[in-house]
Amino acid sequence: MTLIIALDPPMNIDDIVEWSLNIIRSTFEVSSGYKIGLPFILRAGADGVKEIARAVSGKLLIADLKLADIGYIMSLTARFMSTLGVNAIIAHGFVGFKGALEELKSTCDNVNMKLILVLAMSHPGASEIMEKVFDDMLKLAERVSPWGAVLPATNTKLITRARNALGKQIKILAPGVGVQGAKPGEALCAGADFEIVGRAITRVSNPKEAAFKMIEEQKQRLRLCQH
Ligand code: NUP
Repeated sequence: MTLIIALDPPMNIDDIVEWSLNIIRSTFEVSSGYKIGLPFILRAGADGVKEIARAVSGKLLIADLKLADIGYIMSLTARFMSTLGVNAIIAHGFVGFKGALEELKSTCDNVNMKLILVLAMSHPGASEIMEKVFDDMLKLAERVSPWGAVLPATNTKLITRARNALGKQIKILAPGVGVQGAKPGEALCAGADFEIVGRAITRVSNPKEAAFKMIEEQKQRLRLCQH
């Protein structure tokens, strides 16, 4: 499957665990996994993360912490998240290998956690700095050899460049579909393995219907681009 759902609860929801569980239940059939970030983790805490991990069991549960620190601290964080049942973690690529991602990669391997590196981002400001060092980010990814890489659905040329440079070994996860402007399936056509979708599924009245529609649209676009 090709859809990862970002669980970013809005501020007006009081019980964000129940809000997330409802979305998980109604989209489970069509999702490859779920992603939680600071808005969920800070509010729900360790117990909330554990509940989500139980519900998601067997699928990807990604902690989108965008780690950007020395290796020791990133490793402590990854180890802790792993005790909660999280099986993948996102770190920024720009912190580099020595003393940072080298150590985090080895920790992730030890605790059986998938490491995902941000190589470029989906918002317009990504062109101000991050995209200027994109070739270096690709070299870094080759060196770290993470399970996956985050690349923007909103800039599919970067996805294709990454796919060509990195081969098939590294999974490409592409956010930016829906509210940020990319159409479902565009990133897949450019070479991504998964599209990450948040608000276009979680902030509508019927998340189940939106997720199923998203999968159909992905398939339609893939049929067109694979010809
Ligand atoms: O470059 C990135 N862009 C991005 O939106 C890297 C990310 N990890 N994300 C995440 O994807 C963001 O934190 C959010 O959880 C999700 C996109 O949400 P939405 O725009 O589909 O609501």
